[in-house]
Amino acid sequence: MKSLKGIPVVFIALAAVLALAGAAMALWWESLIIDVTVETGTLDAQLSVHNYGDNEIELATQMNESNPEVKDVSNITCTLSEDGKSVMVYVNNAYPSITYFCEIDLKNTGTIPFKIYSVSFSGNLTDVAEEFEFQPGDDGVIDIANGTQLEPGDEVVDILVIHLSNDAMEDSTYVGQVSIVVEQWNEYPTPPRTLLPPPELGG
Ligand SMILES: [Ca+2]
Ligand SMILES: [Ca+2]
Repeated sequence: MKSLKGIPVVFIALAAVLALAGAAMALWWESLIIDVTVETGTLDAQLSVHNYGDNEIELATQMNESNPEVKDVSNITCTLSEDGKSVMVYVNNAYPSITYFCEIDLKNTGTIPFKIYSVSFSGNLTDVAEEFEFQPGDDGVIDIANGTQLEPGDEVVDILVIHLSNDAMEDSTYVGQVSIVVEQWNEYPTPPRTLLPPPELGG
């Protein structure tokens, strides 16, 4: 029968294919790998408070008050938060034309150079303050201002000055906030994403 004779032919052909496959699997090869690890640095800034006070006694002395000490009725306190990210300033029994000051230090405590993106003053204190601003310390330079660059480890010192105008009302509470935003030096002056206005919804 023709069908019986065909069986050995099929068997031989299959054996030949297996032999070729064996030759392909014996191909020599190797792979090479490059592992990449990127460790990012830190952008970190901290504040500190050096000194604070007011000029009541100095003013009373200049005005030839017989006992300048008794004119010391108002005071300022500046308290640094534990994480160094904020300073709480409190002025007690304030009145116009006294100068209150708080000597503040800004330091780059991270590993990346940063630039000051913005320094802004807000709150109703701005309405009644003749001065609510940073003034230069002994270095004669206002450092806590837009564009100032601090390398890692660098620090600058300025004096936050508060001076009420005669527009201030008696027995009132005025609040103000100073917001300092720093960002990586090479993206300045790109607005940080969280400071951008929220995207408009709809079309
Ligand atoms: Ca005082
Ligand atoms: Ca300064």
